[in-house]
Amino acid sequence: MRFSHLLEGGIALAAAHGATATGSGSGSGSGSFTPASTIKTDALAVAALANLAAYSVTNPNPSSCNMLNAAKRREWSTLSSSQRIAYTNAIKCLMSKPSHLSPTLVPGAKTRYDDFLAVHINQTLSIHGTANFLSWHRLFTWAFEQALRNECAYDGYQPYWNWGKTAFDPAGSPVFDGSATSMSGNGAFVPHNCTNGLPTGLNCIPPGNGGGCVTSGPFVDYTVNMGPIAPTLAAPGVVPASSLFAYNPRCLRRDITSWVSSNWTKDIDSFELITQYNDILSFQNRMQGDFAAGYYGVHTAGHFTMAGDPGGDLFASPGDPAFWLHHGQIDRTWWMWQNYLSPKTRTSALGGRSRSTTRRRAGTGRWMIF
Ligand SMILES: [Cu+2]
Repeated sequence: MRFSHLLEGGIALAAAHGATATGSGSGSGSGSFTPASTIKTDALAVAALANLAAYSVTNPNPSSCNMLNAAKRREWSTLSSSQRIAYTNAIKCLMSKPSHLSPTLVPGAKTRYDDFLAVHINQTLSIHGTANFLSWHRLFTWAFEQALRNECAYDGYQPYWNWGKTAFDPAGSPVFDGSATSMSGNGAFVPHNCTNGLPTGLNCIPPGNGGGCVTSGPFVDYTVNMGPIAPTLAAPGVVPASSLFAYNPRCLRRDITSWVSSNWTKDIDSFELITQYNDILSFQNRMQGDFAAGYYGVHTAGHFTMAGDPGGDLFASPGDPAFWLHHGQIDRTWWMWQNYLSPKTRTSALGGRSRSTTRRRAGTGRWMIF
């Protein structure tokens, strides 16, 4: 699949190339961090895999993809130190390669990594709160995984961040502990106000111990080149870019706290999402949050666990490299929902509109093709 296909607005289901691995591995030491149990959703993943295997016998996939050759994605903490570093090195490789996009159309895209950020910015208002939210982000994450493998010689697959394990101490977890085997950690402390994570601006995520530039780990020297478009971090220096694709180099800022994660990304939160929302529309809506009720949902809550700039920006969030681990888990959660009960009826279930009402209000059109 060519990367440019993402820009044609197609809704594509990335086949079962996101098969889920469970179980333990040889993760590196992460201080005193103790992961919370994810037994409820891991059991669902096992049930989903067994159910899909049984279904595949009588309904073989017409493509060459099958249960035996499907890629196996793994949880971050189960990767060895060298596997984690291979993954972050591959991302840094994309950050070192030149953009494929037109510098006239997308002046802020300097690197191959930026190309993905540009695609997300471009389509933001038609891929969130819409029928294609899940499938578009599945394709997007798969395309990124392919770029890592095909352009940067990465021989693994896209890892996922099982939020339930880190819900009570994300900053101390192997994902965000700031070590060389993490995705970099919190930002330096900068006094700042609440993060208003809801579109209404009525909410207040209490400020944490970060708010500034990340201070260690693989992405300490990474330059974010585009955005913010809709910044939520209320820290000095975080101001919207002059245009959607303007070149605006700056550091990666985070404000990691457990306030959001301990309320909305516990294992039980994911379990209830998967088992109590039985049609695709209510499932994807619950996942993305019921803002009027003050409920974030695992998708929004995952983004605001890392928070910061651009992690807390609906448009520019892929500019934080942890985006991909988060969306790996979004994809896994959908995969569990699709398969643990009825792959026959749920694999292609779609619901909702193709455009958000926000998009129509914003009046953005098809203003860029490449
Ligand atoms: Cu998105």
